[in-house]
Amino acid sequence: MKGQIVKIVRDLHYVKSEGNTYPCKCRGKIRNLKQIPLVGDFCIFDKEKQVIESILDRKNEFLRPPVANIDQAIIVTSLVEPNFSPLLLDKFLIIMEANNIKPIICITKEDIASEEIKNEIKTYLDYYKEIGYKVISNVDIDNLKNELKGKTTVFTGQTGAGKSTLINKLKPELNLETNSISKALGRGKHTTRIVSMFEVNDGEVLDTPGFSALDVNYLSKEDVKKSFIEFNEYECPFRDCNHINEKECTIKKAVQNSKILKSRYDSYVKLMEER
Ligand SMILES: Nc1nc2c(ncn2[C@@H]2O[C@H](COP(=O)(O)OP(=O)(O)O)[C@@H](O)[C@H]2O)c(=O)[nH]1
Ligand SMILES: [Mg+2]
Ligand SMILES: [Zn+2]
Repeated sequence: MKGQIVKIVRDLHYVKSEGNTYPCKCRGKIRNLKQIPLVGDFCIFDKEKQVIESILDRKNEFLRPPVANIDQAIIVTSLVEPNFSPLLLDKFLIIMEANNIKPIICITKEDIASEEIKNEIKTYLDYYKEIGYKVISNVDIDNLKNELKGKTTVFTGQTGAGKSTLINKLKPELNLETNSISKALGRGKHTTRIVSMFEVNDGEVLDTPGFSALDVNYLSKEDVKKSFIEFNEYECPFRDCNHINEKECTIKKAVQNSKILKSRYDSYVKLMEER
């Protein structure tokens, strides 16, 4: 029968099907095909023998963290502790865009940010809204719950931004471990690397130890270009323009006229120059 892998611990793959979860091993065949099963994989398995027969085609996949078939990502972004970084947010956004995963920005720690910082960051957030991204505060739980319905959602963002805290708010019985900043940075702290999937409000949710920001390395120039979604609204007179060197480039003009946020363009240039 068909099921979905919701947790992997060593060679045990927990397959969920029709409300039950079965700890399964993998058929040798799968290993021979060098298919590495991921959390989120749909599979055909034998309920009695508790073995996975085959892995079904994936919609998308990530290797760090190892997950598959993601619909959307909630990018958990703190205003302070750790501080808001437009470049980091842009990196998370383009990783999702390049993989056809819908990103939603979730803001945390408004309660401990000064008015000054909040005002400064509002300029950025207004821009992200303007170009089409949803920006939701972590106190707006009902709104967030609505977004999760019927979808598989991965929670991502910097360590300490408040991912686990937020998932706990959405489903208190999960009681996920959260870290104080000092603890998270301290030595000897055992943080689990296991990725698991939980059912939250008729959807599936994945808590992750955080996507590494370095994961943008595998994106090509083309990926980066098409992932700055608002740039696609402009037509450049130059064929294959990279929007960096051409003087009369429409994108560069839009930056000068404050139609495109300067920090977005800076992120773009930095990412283009890195590859
Ligand atoms: N003041 C405040 N603290 C928060 C908020 N969200 C998370 N925290 C705290 O930030 C720390 C890190 O949170 P955690 O959920 O472990 O972050 P994760 O690494 O992204 O999973 C914990 O001490 C939380 O209590 C928030 O909105 N406001
Ligand atoms: Mg966490
Ligand atoms: Zn251009």
